[in-house]
Amino acid sequence: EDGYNLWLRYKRIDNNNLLLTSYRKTITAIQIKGHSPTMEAVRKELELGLNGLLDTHIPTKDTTTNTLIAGTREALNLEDKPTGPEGFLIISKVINGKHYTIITANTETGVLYGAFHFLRLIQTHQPIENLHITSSPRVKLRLLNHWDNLNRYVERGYAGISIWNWHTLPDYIDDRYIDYARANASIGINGAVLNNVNANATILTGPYLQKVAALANILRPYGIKVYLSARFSAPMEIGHLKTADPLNDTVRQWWQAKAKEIYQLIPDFGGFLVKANSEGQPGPQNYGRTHADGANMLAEAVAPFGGIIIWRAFVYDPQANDRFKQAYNEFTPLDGKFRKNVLVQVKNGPIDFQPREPFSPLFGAMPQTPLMMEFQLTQEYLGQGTHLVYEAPLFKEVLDADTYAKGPNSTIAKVIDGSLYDHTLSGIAGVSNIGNERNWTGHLFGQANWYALGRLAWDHTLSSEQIATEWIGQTFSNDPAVVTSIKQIMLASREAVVNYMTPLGLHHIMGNGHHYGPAPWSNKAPRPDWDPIYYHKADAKGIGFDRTATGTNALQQYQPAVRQLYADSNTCSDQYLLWFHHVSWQHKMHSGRTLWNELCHKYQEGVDTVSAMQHKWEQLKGYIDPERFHQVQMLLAIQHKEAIWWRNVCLLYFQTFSGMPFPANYEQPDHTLEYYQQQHFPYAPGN
Ligand code: BDP
Repeated sequence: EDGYNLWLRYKRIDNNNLLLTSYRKTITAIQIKGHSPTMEAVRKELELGLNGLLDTHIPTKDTTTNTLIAGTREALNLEDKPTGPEGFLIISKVINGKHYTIITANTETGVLYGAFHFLRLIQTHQPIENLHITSSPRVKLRLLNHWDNLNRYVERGYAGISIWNWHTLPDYIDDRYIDYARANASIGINGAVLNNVNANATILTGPYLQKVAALANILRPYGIKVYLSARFSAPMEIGHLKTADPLNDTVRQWWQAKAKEIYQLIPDFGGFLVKANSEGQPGPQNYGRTHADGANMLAEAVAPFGGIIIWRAFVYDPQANDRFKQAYNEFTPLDGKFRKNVLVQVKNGPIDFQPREPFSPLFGAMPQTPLMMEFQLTQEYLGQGTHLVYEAPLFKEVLDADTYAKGPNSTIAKVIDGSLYDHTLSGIAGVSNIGNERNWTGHLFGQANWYALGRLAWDHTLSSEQIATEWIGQTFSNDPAVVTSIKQIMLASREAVVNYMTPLGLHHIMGNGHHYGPAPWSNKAPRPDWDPIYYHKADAKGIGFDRTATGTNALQQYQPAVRQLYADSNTCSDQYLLWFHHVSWQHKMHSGRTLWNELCHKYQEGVDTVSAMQHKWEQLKGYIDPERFHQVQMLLAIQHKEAIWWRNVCLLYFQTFSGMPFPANYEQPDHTLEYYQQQHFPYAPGN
C-alpha cells in the first residue's frame, strides 16, 4: 500500500460479509454496449473494480438476470432520460422478471462517469439494490491546472517532478498517464492544462504539439480535454515576429494559423489559459492594449474550432497602495468586452491562496463575463508537502460566501456555475498538486484535495464532510471508527493551519521566494508587495491592514451588505479582522481577551489542534496498513514541529511591537527571535 492506487483501490469488501454476499447476488454479470475506447474504459474499470471489490470473477456476457448493463441511452434503447452531455442515470429495473442494474447516459463519457459512481457506491458500502440515481455536473469546465515546466520542474510542486515526461513523449506512453486519466474521470475532471501559467512558448512548436497530441489521445477516452498555457509573446519567440501586439494583423494571423495547426492534431483541443501582465509575464498592456484586447485576439483564433480562452485575473502592481484592489480595478471596466468564448479565471481570494482570505471582490462584480474559480490544490501557502490540510472546508467557505450581487443568496457558487447571471460557460480549476511521486501528491492526504476539487466542481452542494467520508471509505476503510477519526482529523486541519500560520486575518507573512515557513520581518523583496511587512503593518500601536475608508478602502469593492460585515472592527468577525483593520494591541476581542492575548491564544490553539490530530492518528495504528500509517505519522510530526515554529516566530516577532508578555498558561518559545531569523532554507522547494 504505497498510495499509488489513490481512491481506486478496489479491495475486497472488508468486515461486512452480509454486504459482500448481497453485492455478489445483485451483480452476477456485466454487459457493456459498445466497443469504442470510452466503452472499453468502462468495461475495464467495471471489471477491475467489481472483481476486486467482490473478490470474484464476474463474467462479461449477455443478458441473464442480475446483470449490470452499461451503455448510452441510444445503445440501450431506453426511455429513461439522463440529463445533459455528461450526466448519468443508474437505475435498477425488472424486465421480463429479470433484474438489471443499468448505467446509462446521453454520451459515452456520461456512462463512464456513471460507472465510476456505481463503483463508488460499492466502495463506500452503499446499497445497490433499488437504485434510481440521476446526476449531472453543475459546472461545465472542471479543470486541473498543472504548473509543470517542460524540464519537468513543477512550480510550487511538492510531489516530485512533472508526471509529463516531455522528453520521451510522444513515443513512450507511461501507464501513469492512463491512471491519471482514470482518477480524474472518477471525480468528473474533464480538462487538464498541461503546462505552467508562467509559460514557455516552446510548447506551441511543432514537435511539442506532437507530444501534447499524444497525451490528448490518452486522455480523450476518459472525457478529458487538454488545454495549454500560452505565452503571450509566443509570436515573437517562436514566430519571429517583431511584436505580439494583439491588434496587429500579422500577430492575429499568426495565432489563427497556430490554432489551426493545433486543431489539426487535436480536434477537441480545449483552448488556452493565459497569465498576462502579471509577475513579469508579457501581455497586451505591453502594447497599451487591454486584457480584453489580448483575450479576444486569442478567442477569435480558437473560436472556429470551438475552443475557449481562460484569461487569468491574477494581476497586481507594486506601485499601487493595496494589492487587494488591483484585479477589480483592472477587470471590472472590461466587463462586457470579452468575446463569448472567454472566461476570466479568478483566484478565490484577492491576494494569493492564503490559508484564509475573504473572497475576491470580482465575484459578482462582472455580470456579463463568466468567471471561473481558481483554487490551489498544491499547498504553496498551506504547509507545502508536509502538512495535512484538507482543503474542502476552504473551498466550501468560498463557494458558500454571499456576494449579495443580486440581493441575498447570490453565492459565489451561483456566480461560478453560471446560474446567477445565466451564463452557459462555467468553470472551476484547481492548481494541481500532482507529481511523479509514487503516491502522486507527496502527502497522502493531498489526494483528498484533488478528490474534493473534482467532487465539488461536479456538485458544489456536497459538504466537506460528505466528501471526506467518501474519500476515506475508498482510500482507507469504511470501518465507522476509522472513518470518524480520520474525518475529525481532516475537518479540523484547515482551521488548524489558519491558526498556527495566520490567525485573525493575518496574511502573506511567509518566507520570501520559496514561501516556506514564517518570516514576518521580511522587508527586502524585489517589490514591496512581496514583503510580509506590507501586509501585517505591525507597529507600536497595533497590527493589521486598514482597508476601510480610513485606509485603502478596498472594502468599497464589495456590495454594501458585505462591506457592512467587515467595516467595523468591533463587529467584524475575528477571522477577517486583520484583513480589514489596523487594531490596537489592547483591542477587546469577542472572547473578552485583548488582541495580543487572542493572538497568543490562536497560535497555541493551532499547535494544540495538530497535537490532537497526531493523537487521533496514533489511535489508528493497526487499523491502517503500516506503510501508509507510518508515512502520515512522520509527516504529522513534521507538521507539529513546524506549527510550533510558526507560533514561536510570529509571536516573538510581533511581541517586539506589542511589548506585551506571553500569557503564562501557554507554552513559551524555546528560542530567541534572532535564532529564528538566522535560519535559512537555501534548498526549500521553490528557491
Ligand atoms: C503565486 C506563486 C507563483 C505563481 C503565481 C501565479 O507563488 O509561483 O506563478 O502565484 O498564480 O502564488 O501565477
